[in-house]
Amino acid sequence: MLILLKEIHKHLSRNYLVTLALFFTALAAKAENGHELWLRKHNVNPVNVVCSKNSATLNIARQELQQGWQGKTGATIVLTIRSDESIWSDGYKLGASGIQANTELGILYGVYELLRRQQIGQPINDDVSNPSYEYRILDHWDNLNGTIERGYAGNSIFWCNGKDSLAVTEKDELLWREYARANASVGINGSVLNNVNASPKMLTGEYLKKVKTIADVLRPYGIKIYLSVNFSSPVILGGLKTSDPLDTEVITWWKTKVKEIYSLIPNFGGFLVKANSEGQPGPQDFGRTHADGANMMADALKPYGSIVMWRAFVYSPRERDRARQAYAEFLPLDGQFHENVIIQIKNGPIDFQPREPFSPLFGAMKKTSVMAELQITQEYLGQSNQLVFLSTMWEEFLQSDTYKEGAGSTVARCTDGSIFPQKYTAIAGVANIGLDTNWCGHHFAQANWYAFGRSAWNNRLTSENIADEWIRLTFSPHQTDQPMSSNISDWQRLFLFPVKQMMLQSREVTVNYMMPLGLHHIFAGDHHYGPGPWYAPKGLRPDWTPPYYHQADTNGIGFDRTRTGSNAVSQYNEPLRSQFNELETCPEIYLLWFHHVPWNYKMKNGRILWDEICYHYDTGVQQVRQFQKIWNQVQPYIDEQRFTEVQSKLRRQCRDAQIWKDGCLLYFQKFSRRPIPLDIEHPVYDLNDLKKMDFSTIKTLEE
Ligand code: GCV
Repeated sequence: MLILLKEIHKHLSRNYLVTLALFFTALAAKAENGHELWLRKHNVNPVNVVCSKNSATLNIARQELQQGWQGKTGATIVLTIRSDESIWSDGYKLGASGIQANTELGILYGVYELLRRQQIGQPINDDVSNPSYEYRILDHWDNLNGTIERGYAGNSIFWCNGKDSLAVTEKDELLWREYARANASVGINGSVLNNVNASPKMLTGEYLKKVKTIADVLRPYGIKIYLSVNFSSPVILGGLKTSDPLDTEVITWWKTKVKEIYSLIPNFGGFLVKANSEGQPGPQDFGRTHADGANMMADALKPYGSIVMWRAFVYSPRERDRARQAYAEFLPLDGQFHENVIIQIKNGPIDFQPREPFSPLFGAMKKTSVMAELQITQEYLGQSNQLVFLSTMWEEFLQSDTYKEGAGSTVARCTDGSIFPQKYTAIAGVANIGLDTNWCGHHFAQANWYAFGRSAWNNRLTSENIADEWIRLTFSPHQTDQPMSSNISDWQRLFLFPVKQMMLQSREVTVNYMMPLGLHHIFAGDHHYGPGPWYAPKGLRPDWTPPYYHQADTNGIGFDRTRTGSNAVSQYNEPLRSQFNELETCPEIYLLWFHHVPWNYKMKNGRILWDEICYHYDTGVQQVRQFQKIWNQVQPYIDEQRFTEVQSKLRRQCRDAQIWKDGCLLYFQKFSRRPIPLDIEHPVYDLNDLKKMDFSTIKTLEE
């Protein structure tokens, strides 16, 4: 990969003169702050839109066409709502002269696709496009005081603190409309408005009134509202003696609450629940099961046709291996959940790590609807300081073969209804959106929001496709920035190509400098930013400390999940179970996830494990430095504001990658007792200094 990066760099240098010539043009390029996302304004041609119906959604569709048309001047586009067997749900058919769909929302999605294709220069040939998942949802971990758990782009766009916290201004509504439009443009059709660590206050009358206002703004764009609920709400809000899901008063309390919600929000989508996990209350507090709790809520929602998303993110400090727990707790309940319950499972068995094998629960539950939960916000992948395009990670996950019904039983097919006849199909992503002008903190983090929506609509799209689209939409020169547009092929060669390669490699690069070869959860502190393989404060539960996960000692490193270890391998289907179990056949990307491996173990390339670890960390650092060079060379093709902001983030990423490498190598070296190979750069930081740093604050590092 490093060689490829060097090629890009060389390629760019050869074109230095062209680059220089364009430099002055770029200076004149319009400043952009990123707020318009991938929906930037551009020159448009007049178009004649024919649609026999009017509605809020269709009016948006019409307006989008008129404000974004780049096709033939004066063309006529017909929008037709007529059912067609080849189209399902909110899918659509695109043709040269119009869009056909079963639903108004299908028309709107078709309009966004048509405009996207015009903008990126893709043909339109009588294509039908149907969504892979019926529910494509953003989970906001927004607290009612305006802070966001694991949010790195400012405060909540929905909630705030202070005496006017429930007031809604025109500015709020405008922002929510922009948010809804961005979501609809990539096919997202649901938003959970509050943190899964849910405040019971969410269900009070005053908060529900605000939820109604948000729902009204989002509705024309096809975005349904969902709420995270606290399982103890009947006691805390309703004054009941218990929240036992089998208690009749509790059942009535939820039914009445649901009725109240529907009187305000007729298209309310349902609940998301984190129960008996990380201190949240749940049915087990009353000796009941997850199924008892989920079914009670599902029954309250059923008359309205809505759903409960019940999370499988559970683990207790007493278990020997956290990676085994969701499967161990949920699989025995398969078949017990009511039809409108969907079990929401994180992509990996632990917690959104830079690399995890897929959770074995995918493909295991045959009689229950299951959905994947991805994390768009980069809690464990550099937050909003680092350029990491997550689409490649999600692609790896969705295309992982579970072998449940033989080869080809990918996670994508196990969740989208192709293999199991699940009543509901869904996918969720934890949002990375906040009040920052560019919404996501890092300009490139917008690509992850975009990629989530696009993959939720079509789980077979490749990351390369998605990155290509996103770069063209987000950065292509404005037609007004002459002579940039006359140099479009230069732009493709000198901007699109290198930036796309950088994005596509970025997740692997991050794995290299953070946690190569299957290492996981070796972060410092609770903020999950910098390295902390040493982090183990006295009294903290072991599964919240990195030594629990890396298990480094003088013999070797890695978590033994083989048959003779925790036996987590047994949760996978054959041939994976045996493949993961054997040191020789375990893919090296998961080596230290499944095995405790001696430091002198011979890797496939002939190096010993310790050396291989050193090379991975070093390669990661060098790769980020290449990113910096690549970005500096694309300056002529981008406005100054976005260029400078990304440049400064890359500077920080370079430094933090170095900290990761130095911290991890110096710490693990205490166990390996081996030298760092002489042909790689040796650490520049001191381990004792790194141990004292608080990586979550820029200040400590830059001062
Ligand atoms: C919302 C991880 C995160 C928590 C998060 C939790 C979850 O543990 O660090 O912030 O809580 O996952 O997904 O519930």
